[in-house]
Amino acid sequence: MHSYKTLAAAALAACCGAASAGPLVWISLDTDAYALLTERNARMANAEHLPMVVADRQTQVVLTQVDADALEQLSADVHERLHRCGGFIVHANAAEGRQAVARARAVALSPNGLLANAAAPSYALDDGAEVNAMLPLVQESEIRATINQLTSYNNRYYKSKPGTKAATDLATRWQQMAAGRSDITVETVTHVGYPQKSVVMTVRGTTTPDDIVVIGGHLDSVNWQSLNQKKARAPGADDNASGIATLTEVARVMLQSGYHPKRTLQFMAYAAEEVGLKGSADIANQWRLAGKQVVGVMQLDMTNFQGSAYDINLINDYTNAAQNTFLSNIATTYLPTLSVTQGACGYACSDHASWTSNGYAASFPFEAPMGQDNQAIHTKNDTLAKSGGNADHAAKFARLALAYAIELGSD
Ligand code: IPO
Ligand code: ZN
Repeated sequence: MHSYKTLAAAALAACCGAASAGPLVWISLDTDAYALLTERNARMANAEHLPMVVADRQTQVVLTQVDADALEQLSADVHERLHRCGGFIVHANAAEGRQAVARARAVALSPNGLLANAAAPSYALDDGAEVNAMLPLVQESEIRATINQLTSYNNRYYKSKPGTKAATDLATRWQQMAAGRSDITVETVTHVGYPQKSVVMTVRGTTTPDDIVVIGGHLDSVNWQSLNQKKARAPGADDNASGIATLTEVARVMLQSGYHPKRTLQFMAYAAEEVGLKGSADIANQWRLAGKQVVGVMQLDMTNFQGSAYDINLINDYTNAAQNTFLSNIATTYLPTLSVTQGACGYACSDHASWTSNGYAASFPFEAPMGQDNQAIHTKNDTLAKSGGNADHAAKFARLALAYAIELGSD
């Protein structure tokens, strides 16, 4: 791997290294976001520029140590100045950061978008009967109710009491949904350094249980306008109660139908996305280290704001091209009234990036073209009212995710 220290980072490290006593954390980010960090004179050290590939184009990602206290400002800067989100991944140490970037690069360079030892699954659409039987069972009112429940916490900040309770309450809810099904387990994943847990519901596959299909979204919320995150009002109705409500509805419809996937399905509600994809990075890394065969991942982050004539913006950077084509085909075949476009969202804009950087095929259908998405996110105004008080838009994503889970959940 080719890497070198930048002069700017070396100079900053030399000048400011001893200025503050707080911990330095390793992050990777693209060069645009890195420029914002240097502009803020954030305390940094050991920056390395690592080669990266985005949609057939060579580019660079920077791996650097930065003052942990600078991360909230970085999130806010990326959102306000680059008009996108996330923008960085927090890594446990330099080696893990380098490996994550190298894996993401290997994935981008690989002909099928997967790591060398993985085979692409069949993307044939051959489960029409099941899909068409279950699609009409998706209910907007169910999604709306879950969004309302999730926004009833003052916030779902990853370090706050209500944010911590929101996660365990969701685990309880999913457990209740799965009552009486011995093939379904609900587990919480404990992370190091913060109290909010991730939640994972596993529906064991009947014939190839070692093959795993993941549908996930983050459960945390933030209000970047506040100086006191733990106390701030952060309803996060669209970002991302909508995604959690969408995947909960997919699970509800499957359970109501008595559907048994051939592959294992995992529904995931990630902790701490807003602060560097922490929960999903932890999980995707653990799944890889355990040798789990994740055949496909769908990310649901912001599904309920219709900001344009397009229903779905299929994110086409840091995602898997073949699986994206599969999703387009699913939409055309099963949901022909939807209008689908595609576009980029940048490095680490949501949890799919954690899976991509661990060598797995991830896709991210998003609510609108960039810039026409919900502008109230990360404030106290991210409420259901901003979406007209209904979950009609999210219901489209629930149908898309349901068809995806059935088609990829079989073979
Ligand atoms: C987001 C994602 C994709 C695009 I295009 C624009 C915005 C927002 C999302 N990354 C976020 O804030 N997640 O928490
Ligand atoms: Zn967000």
